[in-house]
Amino acid sequence: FGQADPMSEWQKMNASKKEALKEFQDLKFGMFIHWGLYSIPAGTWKGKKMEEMKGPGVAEWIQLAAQIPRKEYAALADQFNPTSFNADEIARMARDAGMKYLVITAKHHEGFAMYKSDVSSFNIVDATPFKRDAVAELVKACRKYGVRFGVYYSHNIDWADGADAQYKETKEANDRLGKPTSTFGANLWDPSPNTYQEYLDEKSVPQVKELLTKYPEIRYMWFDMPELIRKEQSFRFYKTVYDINPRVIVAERIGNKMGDYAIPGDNQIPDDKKYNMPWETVGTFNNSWGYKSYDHDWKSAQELLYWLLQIVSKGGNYMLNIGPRGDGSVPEPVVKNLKEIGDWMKVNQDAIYGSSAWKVSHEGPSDYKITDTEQRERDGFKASITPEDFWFTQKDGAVYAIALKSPANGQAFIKSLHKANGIVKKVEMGKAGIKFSQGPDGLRVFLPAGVKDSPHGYSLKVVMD
Ligand code: FUL
Repeated sequence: FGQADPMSEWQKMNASKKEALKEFQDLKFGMFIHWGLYSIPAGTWKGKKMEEMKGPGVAEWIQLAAQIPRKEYAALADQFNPTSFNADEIARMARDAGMKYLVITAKHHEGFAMYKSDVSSFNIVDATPFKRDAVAELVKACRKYGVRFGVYYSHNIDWADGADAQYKETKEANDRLGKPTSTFGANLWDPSPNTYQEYLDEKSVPQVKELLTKYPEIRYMWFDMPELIRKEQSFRFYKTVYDINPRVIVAERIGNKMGDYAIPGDNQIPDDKKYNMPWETVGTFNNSWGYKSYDHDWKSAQELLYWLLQIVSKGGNYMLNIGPRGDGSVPEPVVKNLKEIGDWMKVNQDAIYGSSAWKVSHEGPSDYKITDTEQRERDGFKASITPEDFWFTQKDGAVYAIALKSPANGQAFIKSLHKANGIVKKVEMGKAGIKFSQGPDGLRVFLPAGVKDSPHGYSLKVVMD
């Protein structure tokens, strides 16, 4: 009554972000960082592994999985002294891998701020012997290396504060209607004395304001876990961001369809053309977001490139996660595989950045469907990528065909580039024109010598009528 409808308000604000969204969409590849107090126990609590507990099994959920009382968990801060943390190295590693943006957990479900917060002393500067502001250091390093910056902020779950009162309130309302309420994410073992309203007014909304004010470099706000949040509450966060910086774009998990860009489920790649807005798949390097000491199931550079191509050929962005250890260091397989991806990017980047989906996203036998982590755990990475596998993108009127494996005979045959899809005028690799012949069944390309031994595959720029 007398109040504007949040959805129509949202639409106006969202419509003003076209340029920022386009810029984001062109970046294609980013780094996600899950780092917090949970990186210390790293998946084990009092000798028990998370697999023996309840919950999703990812390391940053240990407080809930082991039902650790709030006070006991908070004591982890006394031990948090990650002297091996080197923001410069991380930002450089991201840049060298070809990642154009970086998003770090400013506060995950545990409620601990990874920056100097005046709103809550439960933060990396005031509550630890480390006393350094990880967000500030990363902002600075990202600026140095030209990597754009954003933060993850768990707005609806906070196991240190009153966010879980939202569960109680929702449950009471649902009980009256005879509807079930999911307990997922609720810290029922040690509920906070604060109400949800207090949590919003006194912690989360002020922290979001604080982040955007202290770090004006923030371009992306990655909210999470909106299962219980109401429309007015999602909009409150959206408007808080907008009023401080209308160019900041907000990820879908703010809830109630109030995101500026879509996020399929964790480790999920949507079907072609599912979204009519920019989207981003977030993916794990192993099977956890936060560092898990005993998870050595690292995806190879090949598999990660396979993900990248599956995503980019469908028009999406890929934000690949790393989980630094409790001492701040980055696990070696991560460093090594990111370096390999960077080598690949140097050769093939034209086909990636600034591209969009073409009418065909992939051809070839490698039809491994990555749908979720569970499937991957069960089946392993079975994509036997062949020289017949091509992914496609388009940019500035040209189509790019991207291969991860080179053919032994030096000839590529690309079925989707047959005459009915456009008459090919020119095929280029790097800047050099190369020989081809096109027929009704496809395009044959005579690859330059050397490509056949390339460990990085190759990509072709195809100019058509
Ligand atoms: C999920 C969270 O609950 C996980 O801990 C992780 O942050 C992932 C990216 O989003 O919903």
